[in-house]
Amino acid sequence: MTKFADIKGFVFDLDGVITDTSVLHGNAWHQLADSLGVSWSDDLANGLKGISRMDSLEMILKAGHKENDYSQDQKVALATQKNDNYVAEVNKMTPANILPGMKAFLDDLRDKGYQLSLASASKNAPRVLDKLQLADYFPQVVDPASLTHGKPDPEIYTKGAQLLSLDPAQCIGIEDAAAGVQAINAAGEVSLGIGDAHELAAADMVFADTASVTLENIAKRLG
Ligand code: B16
Ligand code: MG
Repeated sequence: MTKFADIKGFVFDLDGVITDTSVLHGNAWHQLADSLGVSWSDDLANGLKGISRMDSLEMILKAGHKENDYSQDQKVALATQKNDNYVAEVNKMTPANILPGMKAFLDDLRDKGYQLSLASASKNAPRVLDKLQLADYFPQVVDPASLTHGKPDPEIYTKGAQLLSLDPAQCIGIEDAAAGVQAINAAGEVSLGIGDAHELAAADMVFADTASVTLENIAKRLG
């Protein structure tokens, strides 16, 4: 088992970890689902966390047994419609939208010389970081367009460590989604989940909320 002293870098998810865009994503998908006559549920909303835009659309259409009702071009148009609504909300974001404790945690990591990279499935991640005034903290961002497979495949977390020139075992990956925790584990990084302990049971450590994520608490859990 990795020791705290072995850790040199942190690979961050964005949505649900640094800021709560998961609510904005959920609202925009909910609106689209309503317009398509697909009934919305909490389970569907949770299952979309960390999942790429087109895969999310497929999941929604499948939930409504409509996966064969649209051509590829129509699906792209639907995903674009959702994204336009989502981006309009992102453009209203400010640093006040950083989740509790995350700014202090990032400052602490930077002060102590840890390397940071971003492993968000979102193509809007650079825009979100910019709105939160956190772009300077993340010079290394995995480009989701460069990926062959989305979460839960390990590819995005493997690349997150590679960008830092670190071995995955020297990195802690931080996630709010079960699919993301699976990806971190498969990449061979230490997984830190934020949220429900049952939902994230596969994580090496789970914190109930972002405010509890501090280096001190991580050191206590890792030993
Ligand atoms: P976009 P993460 C993920 O971000 C979201 O959790 C997921 O709901 C979204 O569909 C995905 O990004 C793609 O986002 O449509 O903006 O490219 O959690 O991996 O930071
Ligand atoms: Mg997330």
